Amino acid sequence: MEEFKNYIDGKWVKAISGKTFQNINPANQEDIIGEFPFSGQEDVDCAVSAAIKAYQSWRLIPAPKRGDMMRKVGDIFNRRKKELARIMTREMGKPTFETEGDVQEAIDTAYYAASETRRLFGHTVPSEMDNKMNLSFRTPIGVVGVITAWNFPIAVPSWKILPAIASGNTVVFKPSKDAPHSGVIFAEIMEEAGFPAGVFNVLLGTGSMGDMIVKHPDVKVIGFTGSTDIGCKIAEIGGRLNKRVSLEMGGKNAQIVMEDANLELALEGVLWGAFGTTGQRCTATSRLIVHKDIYETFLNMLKVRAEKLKIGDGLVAGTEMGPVIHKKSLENCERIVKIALNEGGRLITGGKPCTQPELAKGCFFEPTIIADVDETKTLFNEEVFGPVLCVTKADSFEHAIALQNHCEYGLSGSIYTRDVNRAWTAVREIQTGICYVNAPTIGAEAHMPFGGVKGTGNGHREGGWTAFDIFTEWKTVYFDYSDKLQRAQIDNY
Ligand code: UN1
Repeated sequence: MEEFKNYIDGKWVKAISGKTFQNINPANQEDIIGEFPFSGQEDVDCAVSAAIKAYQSWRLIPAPKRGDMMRKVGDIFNRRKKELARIMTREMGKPTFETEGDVQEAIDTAYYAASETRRLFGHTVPSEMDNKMNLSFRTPIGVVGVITAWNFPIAVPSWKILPAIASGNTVVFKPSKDAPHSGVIFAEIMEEAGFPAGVFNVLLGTGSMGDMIVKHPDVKVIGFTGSTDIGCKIAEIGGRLNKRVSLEMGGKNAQIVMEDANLELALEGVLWGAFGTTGQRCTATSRLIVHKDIYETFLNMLKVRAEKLKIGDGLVAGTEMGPVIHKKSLENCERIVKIALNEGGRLITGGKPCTQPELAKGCFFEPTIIADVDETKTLFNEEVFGPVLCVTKADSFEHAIALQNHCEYGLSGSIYTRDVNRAWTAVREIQTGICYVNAPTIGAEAHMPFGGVKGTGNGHREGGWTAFDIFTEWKTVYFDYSDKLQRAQIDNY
């Protein structure tokens, strides 16, 4: 069986304890992908030491030179795109057209980060005194810990790793235990791009090792994508240790379909939003809010199309929906469906693990639609991270918006309508970090701010120019060339 290693200080090494863990293919649980190092405290210490050492010189490299290396990262991802997509699909299940998109998002992020290194603008402003100039510019912070989920195993890490390094920081990256091979790939690419030893380090292991990274006193910034539960714990620890913590957590995103919408378009949108990535995106459409005048019509349309989705191994061409990530997730889908039906939900389609013999070895769950779920019900409120969509009837536009906002999370929201006034009102009223009009809740682009409000985030935005706010500190400079003491607020008034 293939044995994988950590990447620390420019070298491929085993966990110091020698312990390993296995990862399996969710589409075929007999397919073991490999043995991965089960890293512990001593490995974390080594990686952080390497990152601190590398930081001393990396921070002094001119930003545009760091950008040149980012461009190489984009080139290498581009060259390896198809091959990497297959590796990613094998370990986390989504079809290869989606994993190719995942790699593309990293390519976009790399080129974007490269170009940003030539415009890390500061401000130069007049002083309130003579012969004095005030300016401000961004500086790197130090060692950044990156902890991510498995569902976007290359794109989401790239949103953090690439701007962090382009800004002059160094990184210790812990990929999910369910997507360790993608973490190895990331390291291979950074190695080929030629980053100096220690600038980028990958540690494989489980959540307890992530905790060690968070608690390490020399890790100054944490970029995290994962559950709200873990994210809030990280925020607590980070708060005590005065770290900067950027959190990207849960979602329970809703698509509204108004009676005047283009229903065919809204149908394509919800199918992609709810069942793309098997519903396992933090941006996934897990709630559908439909105006009463078209409620039954739209449900019928949805049922027909959902039942036609081609479910299978993501490595097989033509597959539209892959497995869920593991058995526990499959069981969670079963649990939530049971609760929803007990609470009065109407099963439109799906509701159980797939029974086709060719899917027996994998963790496949039917695309599931449960209607008549009001805002008091569990399914309306709980994030599932699987292909289970709940549908709620709205009596009016105002009611639809109220339902959309009846949510502890606030990542992504969508409305389908042809009424421009309603559309803009919805944009204003929907309480999410990302808002779509006539498009599903998924599909963020790499050059725009990404993140959520309420229970989803803690005020930071990855993606685009805002990612650089996470990974830099401002330095304000007062440059006095008057040759005398000028007392601000005193001598000039
Ligand atoms: C995630 O689910 O963690 O907007 C990220 C989207 C993708 C990113 C999803 N571009 O759906």
